[in-house]
Amino acid sequence: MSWQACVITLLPEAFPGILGHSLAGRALAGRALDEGVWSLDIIALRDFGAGKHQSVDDTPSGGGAGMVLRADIAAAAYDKAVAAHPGLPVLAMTPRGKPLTQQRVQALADGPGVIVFCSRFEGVDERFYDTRMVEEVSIGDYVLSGGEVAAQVVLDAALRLRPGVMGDARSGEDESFSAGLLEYPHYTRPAEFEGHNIPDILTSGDHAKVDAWRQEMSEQITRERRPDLWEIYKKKT
Ligand code: 6GU
Repeated sequence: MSWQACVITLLPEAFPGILGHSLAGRALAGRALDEGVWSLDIIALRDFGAGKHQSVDDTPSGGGAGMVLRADIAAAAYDKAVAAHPGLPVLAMTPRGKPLTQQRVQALADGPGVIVFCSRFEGVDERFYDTRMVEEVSIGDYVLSGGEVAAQVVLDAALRLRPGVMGDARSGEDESFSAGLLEYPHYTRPAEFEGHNIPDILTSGDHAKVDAWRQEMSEQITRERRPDLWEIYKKKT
């Protein structure tokens, strides 16, 4: 069975977006979509809108700026998604959610797929969260205008871990975050660029030395740039 993505959104035309294009000549999430490696079901919130204008939002109770997505509309779209894709975890993309981690992404990739609810406006009526099972997820401490970009982040991160989506299967493993360290520097031809040479070890042909150098560089970069990750890594090893 192919990996199922279902997205609930006010902007259905924003999908598959970047996921339909190949990244850097490989990636293939777009090709993989065509080949049935994964599927994408887009549920338009507007289809559940109320009244002649199919309105989905209203002014916030208690006053204030912006608009709030109605709970009844959000719930109707959610119920349709869950009925069509029973058993899939449901994420709601919101800056107040739990920060997304590579570990969570890996678990999603290992499962049958995901339903992603994209919030827009100032937010969703809280009673939607009171009455439906959703995992609120954030992709970082900054605010986006809506969850669509964040949803594509989640799907991209999960899909690249699926077999048949990335060119070289190994490139999914040996990299930032899966080991808890940031990536080591990469080089390719030409041998010299604006007076900068490729480190000799990398062209020595000594694979053990190359591995040791890469490990050392990963540790150094992590220590310098991400002391938070470095502390966790040190405790683990
Ligand atoms: Cl998941 N959604 C929105 N709207 N803003 C965000 C976010 C998500 N994660 C960080 N900022």
